[in-house]
Amino acid sequence: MKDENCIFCKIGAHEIPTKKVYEDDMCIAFDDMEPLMPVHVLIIPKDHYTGLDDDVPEEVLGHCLKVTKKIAEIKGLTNGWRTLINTGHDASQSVRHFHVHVLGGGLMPRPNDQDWGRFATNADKIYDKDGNKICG
Ligand code: DGP
Repeated sequence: MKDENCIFCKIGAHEIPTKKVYEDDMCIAFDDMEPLMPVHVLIIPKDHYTGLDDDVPEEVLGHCLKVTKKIAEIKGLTNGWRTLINTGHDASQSVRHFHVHVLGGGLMPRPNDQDWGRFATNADKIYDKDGNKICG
């Protein structure tokens, strides 16, 4: 289950060099080439799934999440880490091969609803539960 046009499939098959952090039979983890934090690692299954909108087996999902702890240990994230999964267009998923971001190495703010909403192209149409306009 590989997609010959998928860059992450090529990384998983060692056809493209990358800074590998961890690997086992099911997944491979490597440094993100556009890091948002001092530690920014991507965990990908070796098989191709577009994202959480695809039929990713529970075994694969669970395994990738378990591996976040291994990445944290390898990278020395003793104070914690953030796990992020973007799915599809509205989440700005840029590589359509399921992947888990592991971010850490510093304190990350908790994004609140208003900050998130402001980025939306339909921000002026986002209301809170009482019907008040949140953004725009
Ligand atoms: P997302 O927006 O969730 O699809 O994140 C995709 C991430 O993948 C983005 O942070 C940049 C990273 N990335 C894309 N192509 C490559 C690559 O060829 N090598 C590495 N190391 N990272 C990549």
